[in-house]
Amino acid sequence: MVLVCIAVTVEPQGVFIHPFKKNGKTEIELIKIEPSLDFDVHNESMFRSPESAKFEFPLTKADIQWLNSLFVLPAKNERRVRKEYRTLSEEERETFHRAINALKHDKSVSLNKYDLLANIHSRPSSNSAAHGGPAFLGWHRVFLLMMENALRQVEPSITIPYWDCTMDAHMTSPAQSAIWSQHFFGNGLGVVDDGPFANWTTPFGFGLLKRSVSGQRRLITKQDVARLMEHAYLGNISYPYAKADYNLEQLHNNVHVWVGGLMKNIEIGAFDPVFYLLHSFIDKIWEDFRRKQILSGIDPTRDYPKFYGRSSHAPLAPMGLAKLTAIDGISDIWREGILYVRQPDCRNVLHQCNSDFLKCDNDKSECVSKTRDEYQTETEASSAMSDGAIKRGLLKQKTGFFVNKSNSPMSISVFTQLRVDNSSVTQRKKSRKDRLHFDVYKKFGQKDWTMGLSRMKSLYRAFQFMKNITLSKLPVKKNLNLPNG
Ligand SMILES: [Cu+2]
Repeated sequence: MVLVCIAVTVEPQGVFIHPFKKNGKTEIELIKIEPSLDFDVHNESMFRSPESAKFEFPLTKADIQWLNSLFVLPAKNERRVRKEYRTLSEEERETFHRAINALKHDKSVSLNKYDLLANIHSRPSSNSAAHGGPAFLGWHRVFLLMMENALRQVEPSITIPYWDCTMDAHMTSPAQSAIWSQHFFGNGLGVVDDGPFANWTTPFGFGLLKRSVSGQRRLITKQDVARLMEHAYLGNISYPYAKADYNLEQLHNNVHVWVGGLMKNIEIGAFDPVFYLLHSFIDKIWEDFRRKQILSGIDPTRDYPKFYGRSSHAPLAPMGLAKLTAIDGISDIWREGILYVRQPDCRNVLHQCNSDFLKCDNDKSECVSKTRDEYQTETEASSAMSDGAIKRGLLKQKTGFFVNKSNSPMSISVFTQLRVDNSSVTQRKKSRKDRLHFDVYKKFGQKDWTMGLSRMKSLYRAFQFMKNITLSKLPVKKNLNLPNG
């Protein structure tokens, strides 16, 4: 009885023996995991708390069959392009949200498909191998692929977008970011009652999905990422060795706690879809780190630290995912066919971030998230502006534009969606497009740019480059047929 009490109340810290070479001699140092290297999210006592046993419920035959179906690698020549969440088109975003919800409503397995997979992250048999050591990155890479495969069973075109939270970290108040709106994750404070995951319930009695963004800790900054990239080996950026400001796992812990609610706790973090987009970003940072290793002659597929700390991170310790062991996580097989699009920046002539939800911080040429209010106000203004232009006959239709340097002199083509006034109803037909064509004598540099649709603000900005041409003088040519796209 007494023994049980001691086991539960023991402080989550440990002492590790680290052998190292000095002047050709082997010496030993003791490394203690201090509470300052804190496991807040990843509190070791959780791994053996009696409460966590409920996550280890027996799987049915159907559960095992389905989970096994998720262990597939991208096919040869398959390209899975993972993009920043805010640079997805509206259609891509909706498809992604629809597929997650389809898993959540699919009860052909225990709980439902979304929660059964999230529960793998909750199980004590796997989460001690997943956290608090150098196996962290590999474990989550495999887990991310399982979720992506699950989503692709619903909609084969899906890849998991990443949430580049550095673009929020550099805002004055990140809690106001448009990412916490109906277009993306839904609201960031309290019960999630807005957006694609509104009113989701969580199993094991954790109630409705909830968050408390910005309450504690902080997001990852660009400086954090730059600092981390200065290091050479996986062991330098992992527990138990890495210091807080370049420990990728700990930097990610901070984001978990910053989001708050379910995300704050290790066992239930994956029940909030924010989890997967955060992990997609962490995985991207690791992949960038690995690319850099290759350039400096280090083979990332052989880079598993000799000093790994806890026994659950020993190279041959089971991952708790199929028959994989910790060291399997650093294999290249998990990254083949997977490509991360580089993070948005605005070091281009038009200072564009390739998203209506981002803006260029002109001082730094960096993209930062717009606030919900900024996005709302601008959308209303741009809609009024383009409607006005249409009424004045300047533009028959509205949408975006792109710059094409293949024509000489350079031309800007304005692609427009046909707006058909059908009594009081305005319909949009994407199939028929007209082209407004005019020449631009201003040099735009060497690149082509493709802009999103309905971005009149960008359009007006481009016009500023065209000296001597004003909107009212545009030589509008109507009824030119355009090839699709
Ligand atoms: Cu985790």
